Amino acid sequence: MHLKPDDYGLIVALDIEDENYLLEVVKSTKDYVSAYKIGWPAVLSLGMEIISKITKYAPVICDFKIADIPEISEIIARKAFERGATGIIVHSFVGEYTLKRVVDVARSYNGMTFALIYMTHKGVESVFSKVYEVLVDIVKRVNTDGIVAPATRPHIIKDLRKTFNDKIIISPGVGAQGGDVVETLEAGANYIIVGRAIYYAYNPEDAARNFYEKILSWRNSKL
Ligand code: OMP
Repeated sequence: MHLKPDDYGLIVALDIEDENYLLEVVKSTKDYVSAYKIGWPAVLSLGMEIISKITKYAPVICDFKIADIPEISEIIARKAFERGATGIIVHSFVGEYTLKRVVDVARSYNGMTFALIYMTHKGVESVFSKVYEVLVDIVKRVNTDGIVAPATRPHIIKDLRKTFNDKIIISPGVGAQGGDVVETLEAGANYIIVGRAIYYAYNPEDAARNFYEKILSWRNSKL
């Protein structure tokens, strides 16, 4: 199952170092998620096999934030798809040749590529605001399936949605970083990414259901 540009949903970020707990979170939340996102914390703790284990429950996006030369980026992307990943996240500041190479690898596995254009955390405005237009131009020249845009900066999502009306926007920063579900969807995101607000919740299943229902009710209000 692939994410779609005309759909909405929840992606749970699994930045968890303990395998039992990670799989417990997956099993209890799987009915509410469109995909899981896995990155360095889980892979460095548990190995690449964790990707295949999660794909039994839902598609996996590998958040390796690739930022290397094309030849090395190709290997990193291939390793993710060999394990059954559905998507990969790559930084856009490394330029169109790296992005194109990653897109080619993804396509050969029927997988998806998400280009990161602007980040969520405090202090990055001084970097990303200076190069924003340049990064947008890079991504315009490459056929990525989607982009990663910050729920903590809905005005950026809004702007990216105007420019990229056919791309899937996935947005981290909802919950622990202060981003709001409805504001993020209104701005133009398709999928919200939530980590700590789910896996640190007293009851991750209830927390995931709650996010899922908010997305559903927003979507129904637009029908
Ligand atoms: P929580 O803040 O716990 O919900 O997790 C957010 C997830 O999104 C983490 O896995 C981050 O690595 C990721 N993320 C950001 O928080 N900010 C960004 O700008 C980009 C990402 C990302 O690429 O997913």
